[in-house]
Amino acid sequence: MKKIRIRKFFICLLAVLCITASDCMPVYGAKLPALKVKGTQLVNDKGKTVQLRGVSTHGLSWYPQYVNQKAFSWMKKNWKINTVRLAMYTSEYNGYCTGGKANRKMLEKRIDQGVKCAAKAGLYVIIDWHILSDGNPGTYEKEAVAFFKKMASKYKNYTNVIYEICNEPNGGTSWSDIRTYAGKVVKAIRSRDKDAVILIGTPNWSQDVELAAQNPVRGKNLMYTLHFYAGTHGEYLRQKAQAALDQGLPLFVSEFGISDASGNGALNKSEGSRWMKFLNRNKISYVGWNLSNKGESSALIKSDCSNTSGWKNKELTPWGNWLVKQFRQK
Ligand code: IDC
Repeated sequence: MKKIRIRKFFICLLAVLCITASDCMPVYGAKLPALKVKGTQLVNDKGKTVQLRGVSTHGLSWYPQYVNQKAFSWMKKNWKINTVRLAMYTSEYNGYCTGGKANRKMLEKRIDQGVKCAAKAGLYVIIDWHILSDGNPGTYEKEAVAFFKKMASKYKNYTNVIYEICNEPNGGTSWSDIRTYAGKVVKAIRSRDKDAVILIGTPNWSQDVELAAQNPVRGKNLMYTLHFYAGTHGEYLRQKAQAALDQGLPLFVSEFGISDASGNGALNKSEGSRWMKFLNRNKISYVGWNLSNKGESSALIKSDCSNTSGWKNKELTPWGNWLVKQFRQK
């Protein structure tokens, strides 16, 4: 009788310990410290400035084949990246809000796969709500709030997850519109995850950062996105960025290229180098567009290469080689 009671006691104790441990210990991403925002910089658990560098997938519905463990681990080891961005279009081509229920489920599965592959590879991962033709993030605000609540519940114990809540507001969407939207989505994320870093898009395809600097969203661990394509955007945009930094706005380049803004056309490497200097000098994190073999100059992989990991340099486009060189130089 006594023996059974003692056994019961230990089983209960074990169960309690297991539940407590699983609740507070991050299951994945444990190798990576959770990041915080301090001033204009991203910092690690020791308060040291961290500059994230990585690549963005193309749309998760368009080019899902690159979300795999081998690719992520390869890029970490060989390209020396520390971040991957999972671009999930909300509207275009089987977007989350336009492609139906089954498609939505599949996209969530791909994100899950991406988050787990990234954690295993030792990479930070950005879950990107990739608005584009939908222009104003308010178009699918209800969906965004529900989506981010779900993601934050799922990944609250992952130290490597970053949320990007609206890729590129455009079509005349004002900062005030974006700010109202951001307030709701940030609140939804914070109801599940108090600390994760959140990236907020800015007006005019994430370029008018000075408008956000005048009236930032309230809260901690928030950053604002600056996007550029060096074939189109040069010094004037760097000046806007500098002005925002001077006002104390933390910037994050969650997407860029050195082609023109269409994602195609000639590469402008000299302007690209000027941008790199600016980013490195200010320790701004950067993520290059896009990990696919689409026949466009902003794709990293040559269109005749169907490998989905382990790429040799000769299988990369001129942009791919240029970008990988930037990563390796660090
Ligand atoms: C482009 C893709 C292209 C795709 C198009 C969809 O490269 O293959 O057909 O989107 O509309 C952005 C966007 C990003 C664009 C990219 C290049 O965030 O989705 O990708 N770009 O145009 N902002 C500036 C440039």
